[in-house]
Amino acid sequence: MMKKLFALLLVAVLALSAFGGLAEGVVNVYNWEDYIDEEVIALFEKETGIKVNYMRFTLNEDMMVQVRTSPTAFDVVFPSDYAIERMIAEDLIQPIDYSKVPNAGNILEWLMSPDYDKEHKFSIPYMWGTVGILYDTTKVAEPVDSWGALFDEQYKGEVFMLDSPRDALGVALKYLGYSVNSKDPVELKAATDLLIDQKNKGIVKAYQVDETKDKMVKGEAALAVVWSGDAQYAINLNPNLAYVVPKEGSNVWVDGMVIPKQAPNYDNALQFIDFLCRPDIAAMNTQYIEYSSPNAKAIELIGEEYTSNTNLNPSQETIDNCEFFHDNYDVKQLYDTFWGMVKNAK
Ligand code: N2P
Repeated sequence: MMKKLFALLLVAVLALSAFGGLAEGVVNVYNWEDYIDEEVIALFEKETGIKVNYMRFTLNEDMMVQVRTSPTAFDVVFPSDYAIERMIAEDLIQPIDYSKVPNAGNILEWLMSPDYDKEHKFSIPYMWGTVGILYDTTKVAEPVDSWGALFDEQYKGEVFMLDSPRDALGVALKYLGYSVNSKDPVELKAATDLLIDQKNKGIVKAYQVDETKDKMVKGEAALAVVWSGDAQYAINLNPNLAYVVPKEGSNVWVDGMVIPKQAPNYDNALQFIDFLCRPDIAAMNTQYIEYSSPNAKAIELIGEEYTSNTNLNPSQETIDNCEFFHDNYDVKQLYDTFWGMVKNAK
Protein backbone atom coordinates (compact mmCIF):
# COMPACT_ATOMS: atom_id res chain seq x y z
CA MET A 1 0.00 0.00 0.00
CA MET A 2 2.72 2.45 1.08
CA LYS A 3 4.74 1.53 -1.98
CA LYS A 4 1.79 2.28 -4.25
CA LEU A 5 1.21 5.64 -2.61
CA PHE A 6 4.85 6.53 -2.98
CA ALA A 7 4.82 5.57 -6.66
CA LEU A 8 1.73 7.73 -7.21
CA LEU A 9 3.38 10.65 -5.49
CA LEU A 10 6.46 10.26 -7.66
CA VAL A 11 4.35 10.26 -10.83
CA ALA A 12 2.57 13.42 -9.64
CA VAL A 13 5.86 15.22 -8.98
CA LEU A 14 7.29 14.21 -12.35
CA ALA A 15 4.12 15.31 -14.14
CA LEU A 16 4.24 18.68 -12.37
CA SER A 17 7.83 19.27 -13.43
CA ALA A 18 7.09 18.19 -17.00
CA PHE A 19 4.33 20.81 -17.19
CA GLY A 20 6.76 23.43 -16.07
CA GLY A 21 5.60 23.69 -12.48
CA LEU A 22 9.05 23.00 -11.08
CA ALA A 23 10.92 24.11 -14.19
CA GLU A 24 9.93 27.69 -13.33
CA GLY A 25 12.31 27.49 -10.46
CA VAL A 26 15.46 27.26 -12.55
CA VAL A 27 17.79 29.55 -14.45
CA ASN A 28 20.53 28.06 -16.64
CA VAL A 29 23.52 30.37 -16.60
CA TYR A 30 26.52 30.03 -18.93
CA ASN A 31 29.39 32.32 -17.95
CA TRP A 32 33.18 32.50 -18.28
CA GLU A 33 35.43 30.57 -15.88
CA ASP A 34 36.29 32.47 -12.68
CA TYR A 35 33.90 35.29 -13.48
CA ILE A 36 31.49 35.60 -10.55
CA ASP A 37 31.55 35.74 -6.78
CA GLU A 38 29.83 32.44 -5.94
CA GLU A 39 28.23 34.21 -3.00
CA VAL A 40 26.20 36.21 -5.56
CA ILE A 41 24.67 32.97 -6.84
CA ALA A 42 23.83 31.82 -3.32
CA LEU A 43 22.19 35.19 -2.50
CA PHE A 44 20.11 35.10 -5.69
CA GLU A 45 18.87 31.58 -4.90
CA LYS A 46 18.03 32.59 -1.34
CA GLU A 47 16.17 35.77 -2.31
CA THR A 48 14.21 34.40 -5.28
CA GLY A 49 13.91 30.68 -4.66
CA ILE A 50 15.14 30.16 -8.23
CA LYS A 51 17.81 27.51 -8.54
CA VAL A 52 20.86 28.53 -10.57
CA ASN A 53 22.27 25.87 -12.83
CA TYR A 54 25.71 27.39 -13.40
CA MET A 55 27.94 26.36 -16.33
CA ARG A 56 31.29 27.75 -17.47
CA PHE A 57 33.25 28.36 -20.70
CA THR A 58 36.74 29.62 -21.53
CA LEU A 59 36.43 31.36 -24.90
CA ASN A 60 33.71 33.08 -26.92
CA GLU A 61 34.36 30.67 -29.78
CA ASP A 62 33.63 27.61 -27.56
CA MET A 63 30.54 29.25 -26.06
CA MET A 64 29.05 30.05 -29.48
CA VAL A 65 29.39 26.43 -30.62
CA GLN A 66 27.46 25.33 -27.52
CA VAL A 67 24.67 27.88 -27.98
CA ARG A 68 24.30 26.93 -31.65
CA THR A 69 24.17 23.20 -30.95
CA SER A 70 22.14 23.35 -27.69
CA PRO A 71 19.81 26.31 -28.21
CA THR A 72 17.52 25.38 -25.28
CA ALA A 73 20.26 24.67 -22.76
CA PHE A 74 20.90 28.22 -21.55
CA ASP A 75 18.86 31.15 -20.19
CA VAL A 76 21.62 33.72 -19.63
CA VAL A 77 24.93 33.76 -21.53
CA PHE A 78 27.87 36.21 -21.24
CA PRO A 79 29.44 36.82 -24.70
CA SER A 80 31.89 39.59 -25.52
CA ASP A 81 30.99 42.47 -27.85
CA TYR A 82 32.07 40.85 -31.14
CA ALA A 83 30.38 37.59 -30.17
CA ILE A 84 27.16 39.48 -29.38
CA GLU A 85 27.40 41.04 -32.85
CA ARG A 86 27.73 37.54 -34.32
CA MET A 87 24.89 36.07 -32.23
CA ILE A 88 22.54 38.85 -33.33
CA ALA A 89 23.50 38.20 -36.96
CA GLU A 90 22.78 34.48 -36.53
CA ASP A 91 19.47 35.17 -34.77
CA LEU A 92 20.62 33.24 -31.70
CA ILE A 93 19.49 35.74 -29.04
CA GLN A 94 16.30 37.64 -28.25
CA PRO A 95 15.50 41.20 -27.16
CA ILE A 96 15.60 42.09 -23.47
CA ASP A 97 12.34 43.21 -21.85
CA TYR A 98 13.69 46.25 -20.03
CA SER A 99 10.49 46.69 -18.01
CA LYS A 100 11.67 43.68 -16.00
CA VAL A 101 15.26 44.90 -15.58
CA PRO A 102 14.87 48.19 -13.67
CA ASN A 103 18.49 48.07 -12.48
CA ALA A 104 19.76 48.31 -16.06
CA GLY A 105 19.39 52.05 -15.54
CA ASN A 106 22.62 51.97 -13.53
CA ILE A 107 24.81 51.24 -16.55
CA LEU A 108 27.42 53.89 -17.46
CA GLU A 109 26.49 56.25 -20.27
CA TRP A 110 29.52 55.54 -22.50
CA LEU A 111 28.69 51.83 -22.60
CA MET A 112 25.04 52.31 -23.51
CA SER A 113 25.18 52.63 -27.32
CA PRO A 114 27.89 50.35 -28.61
CA ASP A 115 28.44 49.36 -32.25
CA TYR A 116 27.86 45.70 -31.47
CA ASP A 117 24.29 46.19 -30.22
CA LYS A 118 22.87 49.64 -30.89
CA GLU A 119 20.63 50.77 -27.99
CA HIS A 120 21.36 47.55 -26.13
CA LYS A 121 18.35 45.77 -27.50
CA PHE A 122 19.87 42.32 -26.96
CA SER A 123 22.50 42.75 -24.27
CA ILE A 124 23.29 44.46 -20.98
CA PRO A 125 26.95 44.99 -20.04
CA TYR A 126 28.27 42.74 -17.25
CA MET A 127 31.97 43.65 -16.98
CA TRP A 128 34.55 45.28 -19.22
CA GLY A 129 38.30 45.53 -19.40
CA THR A 130 41.46 45.61 -21.46
CA VAL A 131 44.06 43.13 -22.69
CA GLY A 132 47.59 43.82 -21.49
CA ILE A 133 50.80 42.44 -20.03
CA LEU A 134 51.02 41.21 -16.45
CA TYR A 135 54.69 41.17 -15.48
CA ASP A 136 56.87 40.30 -12.54
CA THR A 137 58.90 43.38 -11.61
CA THR A 138 61.59 41.16 -10.05
CA LYS A 139 62.12 39.33 -13.33
CA VAL A 140 62.22 42.09 -15.94
CA ALA A 141 65.12 44.39 -16.72
CA GLU A 142 63.07 47.58 -16.97
CA PRO A 143 59.40 48.58 -16.65
CA VAL A 144 57.47 47.05 -19.53
CA ASP A 145 55.59 49.44 -21.81
CA SER A 146 55.53 47.65 -25.19
CA TRP A 147 54.24 44.40 -26.66
CA GLY A 148 57.84 44.08 -27.86
CA ALA A 149 58.81 42.57 -24.47
CA LEU A 150 56.86 39.44 -25.45
CA PHE A 151 59.11 38.91 -28.45
CA ASP A 152 62.41 39.73 -26.71
CA GLU A 153 64.80 36.77 -26.51
CA GLN A 154 66.04 37.81 -23.08
CA TYR A 155 62.69 36.44 -21.83
CA LYS A 156 63.19 33.00 -23.32
CA GLY A 157 60.87 30.49 -21.61
CA GLU A 158 59.35 33.30 -19.52
CA VAL A 159 56.20 34.28 -21.42
CA PHE A 160 52.63 33.01 -21.06
CA MET A 161 50.50 33.74 -24.12
CA LEU A 162 46.69 33.75 -24.18
CA ASP A 163 45.46 30.56 -25.82
CA SER A 164 42.85 32.47 -27.81
CA PRO A 165 43.02 33.18 -31.54
CA ARG A 166 41.65 36.72 -31.47
CA ASP A 167 43.63 37.77 -28.42
CA ALA A 168 46.97 36.29 -29.53
CA LEU A 169 46.72 37.45 -33.14
CA GLY A 170 45.38 40.78 -31.87
CA VAL A 171 48.50 41.34 -29.78
CA ALA A 172 50.79 40.58 -32.72
CA LEU A 173 48.74 42.77 -35.09
CA LYS A 174 48.87 45.68 -32.65
CA TYR A 175 52.64 45.35 -32.16
CA LEU A 176 53.08 45.52 -35.94
CA GLY A 177 50.96 48.68 -36.08
CA TYR A 178 47.84 47.07 -37.55
CA SER A 179 44.24 46.96 -36.38
CA VAL A 180 43.04 44.11 -34.12
CA ASN A 181 40.26 43.79 -36.68
CA SER A 182 42.53 43.38 -39.68
CA LYS A 183 41.14 41.24 -42.48
CA ASP A 184 44.17 41.75 -44.70
CA PRO A 185 45.86 38.37 -45.39
CA VAL A 186 49.27 40.05 -45.67
CA GLU A 187 48.94 41.69 -42.24
CA LEU A 188 47.55 38.51 -40.71
CA LYS A 189 50.41 36.50 -42.19
CA ALA A 190 52.94 38.93 -40.69
CA ALA A 191 51.27 38.61 -37.28
CA THR A 192 51.29 34.81 -37.61
CA ASP A 193 54.98 34.78 -38.56
CA LEU A 194 55.79 36.92 -35.51
CA LEU A 195 53.98 34.47 -33.20
CA ILE A 196 55.63 31.46 -34.85
CA ASP A 197 59.05 33.08 -34.50
CA GLN A 198 58.35 33.80 -30.82
CA LYS A 199 57.45 30.14 -30.33
CA ASN A 200 60.40 28.81 -32.36
CA LYS A 201 62.81 30.87 -30.27
CA GLY A 202 61.48 29.20 -27.12
CA ILE A 203 60.19 32.47 -25.66
CA VAL A 204 56.69 31.08 -25.02
CA LYS A 205 56.44 29.02 -21.85
CA ALA A 206 52.80 28.06 -22.49
CA TYR A 207 49.60 29.06 -24.24
CA GLN A 208 46.87 29.05 -21.62
CA VAL A 209 43.89 31.03 -20.34
CA ASP A 210 42.53 30.64 -16.82
CA GLU A 211 45.64 29.05 -15.27
CA THR A 212 47.85 32.07 -15.93
CA LYS A 213 46.83 34.25 -12.99
CA ASP A 214 47.72 31.71 -10.30
CA LYS A 215 50.97 30.76 -12.05
CA MET A 216 52.01 34.42 -12.17
CA VAL A 217 51.20 34.75 -8.45
CA LYS A 218 53.59 31.85 -7.84
CA GLY A 219 56.32 33.52 -9.93
CA GLU A 220 56.36 30.92 -12.70
CA ALA A 221 57.03 33.38 -15.57
CA ALA A 222 58.19 36.94 -16.16
CA LEU A 223 55.44 38.11 -18.52
CA ALA A 224 51.91 37.10 -19.45
CA VAL A 225 49.20 38.31 -21.79
CA VAL A 226 46.08 38.61 -19.65
CA TRP A 227 42.70 40.30 -19.33
CA SER A 228 42.83 43.22 -16.90
CA GLY A 229 40.75 41.64 -14.12
CA ASP A 230 42.95 38.57 -13.98
CA ALA A 231 45.89 40.95 -13.70
CA GLN A 232 44.37 42.83 -10.76
CA TYR A 233 43.42 39.55 -9.07
CA ALA A 234 47.06 38.38 -9.32
CA ILE A 235 48.51 41.74 -8.22
CA ASN A 236 46.37 41.58 -5.05
CA LEU A 237 48.07 38.30 -4.17
CA ASN A 238 51.61 39.18 -5.26
CA PRO A 239 52.74 42.81 -4.97
CA ASN A 240 55.74 42.15 -7.25
CA LEU A 241 53.36 41.97 -10.18
CA ALA A 242 52.33 44.92 -12.37
CA TYR A 243 49.99 45.40 -15.33
CA VAL A 244 50.38 47.57 -18.40
CA VAL A 245 48.32 48.28 -21.49
CA PRO A 246 51.17 48.63 -23.99
CA LYS A 247 51.79 51.94 -25.74
CA GLU A 248 51.04 50.48 -29.19
CA GLY A 249 47.43 50.10 -28.04
CA SER A 250 45.33 47.04 -27.38
CA ASN A 251 41.86 45.58 -27.26
CA VAL A 252 39.18 47.01 -24.97
CA TRP A 253 36.16 44.75 -24.53
CA VAL A 254 32.76 44.48 -22.90
CA ASP A 255 31.12 41.21 -21.89
CA GLY A 256 27.34 41.44 -21.97
CA MET A 257 24.46 39.37 -20.65
CA VAL A 258 22.18 37.94 -23.34
CA ILE A 259 19.21 35.57 -23.53
CA PRO A 260 19.27 32.86 -26.22
CA LYS A 261 16.28 32.82 -28.54
CA GLN A 262 15.04 29.47 -27.23
CA ALA A 263 15.86 29.99 -23.56
CA PRO A 264 13.38 27.90 -21.54
CA ASN A 265 13.17 30.36 -18.60
CA TYR A 266 12.98 33.89 -20.05
CA ASP A 267 11.52 35.60 -16.95
CA ASN A 268 14.02 33.97 -14.61
CA ALA A 269 16.79 35.05 -16.97
CA LEU A 270 15.59 38.66 -16.65
CA GLN A 271 15.46 38.35 -12.87
CA PHE A 272 19.01 37.04 -12.78
CA ILE A 273 20.26 39.81 -15.05
CA ASP A 274 18.50 42.44 -12.96
CA PHE A 275 20.02 40.99 -9.79
CA LEU A 276 23.53 41.30 -11.28
CA CYS A 277 22.78 44.96 -12.13
CA ARG A 278 21.70 45.76 -8.56
CA PRO A 279 24.30 48.20 -7.20
CA ASP A 280 25.19 46.28 -4.02
CA ILE A 281 25.46 42.99 -5.91
CA ALA A 282 27.42 44.49 -8.82
CA ALA A 283 29.81 46.14 -6.33
CA MET A 284 30.34 42.92 -4.41
CA ASN A 285 30.91 40.99 -7.62
CA THR A 286 33.40 43.47 -9.09
CA GLN A 287 35.36 43.58 -5.86
CA TYR A 288 35.62 39.82 -5.91
CA ILE A 289 36.55 39.17 -9.56
CA GLU A 290 38.44 42.48 -10.01
CA TYR A 291 37.09 43.33 -13.47
CA SER A 292 35.87 46.81 -14.43
CA SER A 293 32.24 47.47 -13.69
CA PRO A 294 29.84 49.11 -16.15
CA ASN A 295 27.58 49.98 -13.19
CA ALA A 296 27.76 53.64 -12.14
CA LYS A 297 26.02 53.07 -8.79
CA ALA A 298 28.27 50.11 -7.94
CA ILE A 299 31.34 52.23 -8.65
CA GLU A 300 29.96 54.94 -6.35
CA LEU A 301 29.51 52.35 -3.62
CA ILE A 302 33.10 51.09 -3.93
CA GLY A 303 34.50 54.62 -4.24
CA GLU A 304 38.16 55.62 -4.23
CA GLU A 305 39.47 52.05 -4.08
CA TYR A 306 37.97 51.55 -7.55
CA THR A 307 38.31 54.96 -9.15
CA SER A 308 41.98 55.43 -8.21
CA ASN A 309 43.03 52.05 -9.59
CA THR A 310 44.07 52.46 -13.24
CA ASN A 311 43.86 48.71 -13.90
CA LEU A 312 40.15 48.82 -13.05
CA ASN A 313 39.53 52.37 -14.16
CA PRO A 314 41.90 53.13 -17.06
CA SER A 315 42.33 56.69 -18.26
CA GLN A 316 40.36 57.95 -21.25
CA GLU A 317 43.68 58.15 -23.11
CA THR A 318 44.33 54.43 -22.55
CA ILE A 319 40.80 53.52 -23.68
CA ASP A 320 41.06 55.74 -26.76
CA ASN A 321 44.30 53.96 -27.68
CA CYS A 322 42.45 50.63 -27.72
CA GLU A 323 40.02 49.08 -30.20
CA PHE A 324 36.96 46.90 -29.71
CA PHE A 325 36.93 43.62 -31.60
CA HIS A 326 34.32 43.29 -34.31
CA ASP A 327 32.70 40.22 -35.73
CA ASN A 328 35.06 38.79 -38.34
CA TYR A 329 33.07 35.79 -39.43
CA ASP A 330 33.71 36.45 -43.11
CA VAL A 331 37.42 35.82 -42.52
CA LYS A 332 37.06 33.21 -39.78
CA GLN A 333 38.66 30.57 -42.00
CA LEU A 334 41.72 32.77 -42.43
CA TYR A 335 42.05 33.33 -38.68
CA ASP A 336 41.56 29.62 -37.96
CA THR A 337 44.19 28.63 -40.52
CA PHE A 338 46.75 31.14 -39.26
CA TRP A 339 46.06 30.31 -35.61
CA GLY A 340 46.43 26.61 -36.45
CA MET A 341 49.84 27.35 -37.95
CA VAL A 342 50.94 29.03 -34.70
CA LYS A 343 49.64 26.25 -32.48
CA ASN A 344 51.17 23.50 -34.67
CA ALA A 345 54.56 25.18 -35.08
CA LYS A 346 57.37 23.22 -33.44
C1 N2P B 1 37.57 35.75 -16.55
C2 N2P B 1 36.98 35.90 -17.90
C3 N2P B 1 37.26 37.21 -18.48
C4 N2P B 1 36.53 37.44 -19.70
N1 N2P B 1 38.12 34.48 -16.31
C5 N2P B 1 37.24 38.30 -20.66
N2 N2P B 1 36.40 38.72 -21.68
